[in-house]
Amino acid sequence: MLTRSIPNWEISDSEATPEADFLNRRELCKTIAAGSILTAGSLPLIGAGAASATTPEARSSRLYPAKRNEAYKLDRKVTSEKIATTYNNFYEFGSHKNIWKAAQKLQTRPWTVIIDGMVEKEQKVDIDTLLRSMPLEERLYRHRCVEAWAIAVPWTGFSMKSLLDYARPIAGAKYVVMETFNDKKIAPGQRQIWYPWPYREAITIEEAANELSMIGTGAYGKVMPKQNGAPLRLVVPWKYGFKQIKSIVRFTFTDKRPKSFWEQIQPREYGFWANVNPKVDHPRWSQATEKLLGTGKRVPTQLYNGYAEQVAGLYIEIQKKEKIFF
Ligand SMILES: Nc1nc2c(c(=O)[nH]1)N[C@H]1C(S)=C(S)[C@@H](COP(=O)(O)O)O[C@H]1N2
Ligand SMILES: [Mo]
Repeated sequence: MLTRSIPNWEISDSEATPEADFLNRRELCKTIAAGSILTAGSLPLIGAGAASATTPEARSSRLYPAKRNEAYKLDRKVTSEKIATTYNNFYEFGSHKNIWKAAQKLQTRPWTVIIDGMVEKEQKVDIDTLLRSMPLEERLYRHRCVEAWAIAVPWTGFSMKSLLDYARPIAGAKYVVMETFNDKKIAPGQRQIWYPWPYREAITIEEAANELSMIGTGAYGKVMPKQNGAPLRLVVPWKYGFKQIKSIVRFTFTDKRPKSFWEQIQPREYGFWANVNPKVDHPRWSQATEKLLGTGKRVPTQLYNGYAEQVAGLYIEIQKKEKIFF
């Protein structure tokens, strides 16, 4: 069970929030203040009888644990559930890591997913209908944040490929754009107008069709915790964490590359591709090594976060054509 004590693995704020460093100090302080007011409230603890057995949300919990796909092996230990569920980036709930309590305000039912743009037929689908039609499995994946911390998580979900089959994009569609919910009443971060809400991310259709691309619906053999992006989040483990958009409400297929959330804020620091690469430093820090949360260790960063075998082929042609590739 999670507790309210400050975990000893927590890293210093200055180290933990480089993605927010572009903001001036005053705005940042306001952000943190708003976050602490919320966390001081009496929001329910995770797992503390969250939903009664009759709700759709509780019924969906019967889908877990799903069978593990043993094809995906790790070179490190799985990060403890406590760390992965209490050290999070979810700017909708604050620009610091301790948002897990504030995120319990998120209501994941009813939850409607819109599939639109360049598809055979635009549709709106209820989350539980979608979950029922998708083959769920568990995979152990590394996760690497652009801030140079890393974890390893047992995600449950379905392949992005099965979502493509469901959505049926038409010829000419090149990108899948994903959007997070937008609700200032629930997410205090969204009252901060200097951010381009809602959070938006995109990958190419080829990337989405890659065997590694998943839509996460659970973690650690259970329903996805809200702070980790319930009920649907993107999992593309060879890319930096900021691509892995949480709490998705919309998939739009298009032939135009959109500007994603962080790219709009700071294009020189957060490019479209965002593939993990030890040789391409962030303008403000090195990406050569990463901190493995919970271990006190720093280890070398691996190209494509260790998934070169599966994804390097996607980028051979693109790298020749694009001057800026990061
Ligand atoms: N909607 C939304 N999705 C998001 C973010 C966010 O702030 N908002 N942060 C991203 C970043 S920077 C990271 S590292 C991962 C963190 O996922 P985790 O908290 O499950 O480890 O979520 C990504 N998805
Ligand atoms: Mo991140």
